[in-house]
Amino acid sequence: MTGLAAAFGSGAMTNSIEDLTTQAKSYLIIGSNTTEQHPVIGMRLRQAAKRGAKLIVADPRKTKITDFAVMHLQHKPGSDIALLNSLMNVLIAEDLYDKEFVANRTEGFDELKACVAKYTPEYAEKITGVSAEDVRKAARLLAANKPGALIYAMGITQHVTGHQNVLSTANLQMLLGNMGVPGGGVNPLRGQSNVQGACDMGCLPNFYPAYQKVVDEPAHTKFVEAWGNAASLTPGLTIVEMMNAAHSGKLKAMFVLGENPMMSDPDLNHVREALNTLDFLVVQDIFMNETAELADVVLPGASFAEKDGTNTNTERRVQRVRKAIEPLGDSKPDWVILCDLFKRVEARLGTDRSKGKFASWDYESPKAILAEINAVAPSYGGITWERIENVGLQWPCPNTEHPGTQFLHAGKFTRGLGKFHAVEWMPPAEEPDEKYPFVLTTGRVLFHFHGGTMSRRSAGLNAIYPEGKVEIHPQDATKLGVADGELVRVSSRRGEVVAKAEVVEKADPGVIFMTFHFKEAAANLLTIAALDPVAKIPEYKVAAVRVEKV
Ligand SMILES: Nc1nc2c(c(=O)[nH]1)N[C@H]1C(S)=C(S)[C@@H](COP(=O)(O)OP(=O)(O)OC[C@H]3O[C@@H](n4cnc5c(=O)[nH]c(N)nc54)[C@H](O)[C@@H]3O)O[C@H]1N2
Ligand SMILES: Nc1nc2c(c(=O)[nH]1)N[C@H]1C(S)=C(S)[C@@H](COP(=O)(O)OP(=O)(O)OC[C@H]3O[C@@H](n4cnc5c(=O)[nH]c(N)nc54)[C@H](O)[C@@H]3O)O[C@H]1N2
Ligand SMILES: [Mo]
Repeated sequence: MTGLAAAFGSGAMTNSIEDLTTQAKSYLIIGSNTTEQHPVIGMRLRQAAKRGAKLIVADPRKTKITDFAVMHLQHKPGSDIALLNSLMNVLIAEDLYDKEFVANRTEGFDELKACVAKYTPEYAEKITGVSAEDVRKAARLLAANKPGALIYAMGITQHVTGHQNVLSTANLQMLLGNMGVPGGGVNPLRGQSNVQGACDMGCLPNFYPAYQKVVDEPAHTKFVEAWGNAASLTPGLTIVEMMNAAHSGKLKAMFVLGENPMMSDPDLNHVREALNTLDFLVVQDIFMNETAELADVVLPGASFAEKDGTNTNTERRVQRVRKAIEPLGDSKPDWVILCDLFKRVEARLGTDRSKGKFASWDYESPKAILAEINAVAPSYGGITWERIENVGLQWPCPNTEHPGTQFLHAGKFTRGLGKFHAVEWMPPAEEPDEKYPFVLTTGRVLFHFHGGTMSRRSAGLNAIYPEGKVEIHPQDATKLGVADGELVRVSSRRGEVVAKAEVVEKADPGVIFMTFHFKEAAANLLTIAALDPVAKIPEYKVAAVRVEKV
């Protein structure tokens, strides 16, 4: 998210699902298991392939979408920059790039050119494992089929170079002249239903709502006036940084809202120690989960089906959520619990709401909260409760006459000229060695959601996909003497897990895959908490592990 924010000023899909899936002539799907993780968009991409659009998939594993692709570039985990730079190397060497776009809309081309010069397809092949011939073929296909859309997800971001990976995808799309046009763009598919809205509303340590910077004096003054707060001008910590601060005793209390770090954070043994070191832990969730088990207080929130509000989806569209049933038991909508709590702890938070323009915590309804958002978040200015009664609106939408924005960067980037960044490939934080010879990459399957708190309560899903597995290549399985369905022990420098092997030709030999859905086989006992220095995202996609037959 923050990667694209740095490049273009916001972390969102530049285009819309509609133009993306109907107007592109080619797609580079890189690090997105679209069929399983974004099934609606995945289905539309299959339809796009049927109308003749060229799908190129870059993924270390054979995912379902590769069945519809004209090419599958099966690169090594953590080698994305080398792959992208080699595609750009070919575009420049063979004079296939969009010279007009580069001249009129961008800056920094000379630096980019100098940087990618080294990444000849032959040189990159040594890093990525993708043949030089395939790289040339893919680059030519992308140049010959425009507009082309680039789609990425966690395979790009969950690396110590996540932020640079994102810049690299933007470099490629600018070089191809695929920005600011329908059927083009750089499109991160957002994950959770309202993660886009949460980021837009300032659930990030460095931003107020609508990406107004915490360190910016005018933004700070604006929010002090709005909320009567005395907030700091210094950005806060990100989640893994918080866990580290808790571990070292610097952070004393934590409030966890709709998150289950005891399943989803890297290096769970470290997370458990960190949470146990806290003086006070509060968890607000719709279910008891692994994190709530460690909490001093658990506050019962109401689920999406029990409350009104809005969600902002992956294409920046703000849509209404409507209550279907009354909250069960003692649960309340999250905003009600939070407002009750803030009223009680206001003095300690160093805030005095009564001094602000929006003087009260006593909102009548989510509609009143949206009215406040309209007033303080410029890109949401015109997205009023009434206007989204039937169909949602896409931000930026600054006023009530504005129709919303289908795709970003038409004619001009937010920052003026689009900037090429010279990005060098760097190896992952932990590479395989004699003791830990395999690369573990982690992710998801269709049938479960993250830590399984919700999906493992569904009898149907459990019947189809009851337990965690370790995907392993037949060659490796033979070497280890392991048959499909037999137990293996996977260990890293941080922990170990025992689970059934799924012997399958998806990743290359030497690469295994696990999900983080199952507490009995929790992949995050193994993962490394190495962070991207800018976006602070952990390297969930690469860890060195050992695999043994049990
Ligand atoms: N059913 C279901 N749907 C979901 C979710 C869920 O848990 N279950 N979670 C939601 C959320 S929050 C998110 S963020 C999205 C995530 O959606 P995705 O990012 O699509 O899912 P992942 O499985 O994390 O990883 C995507 C792909 O990255 C590949 N990959 C691994 N290492 C690398 C690498 O080094 N480079 C590249 N290019 N690719 C690599 C993996 O093989 C995998 O196919 O899904 C959302 N949708
Ligand atoms: N190894 C590995 N780890 C990963 C990833 C990976 O690819 N590999 N992906 C990472 C990514 S992209 C993500 S997004 C995270 C996800 O990590 P988490 O967000 O920690 O995962 P969830 O299981 O979705 O946890 C959400 C919690 O919110 C609760 N909940 C649901 N609805 C509501 C509500 O309305 N109110 C409240 N209060 N609670 C609610 C659920 O019961 C659940 O306990 O995992 C990350 N961890
Ligand atoms: Mo996510």
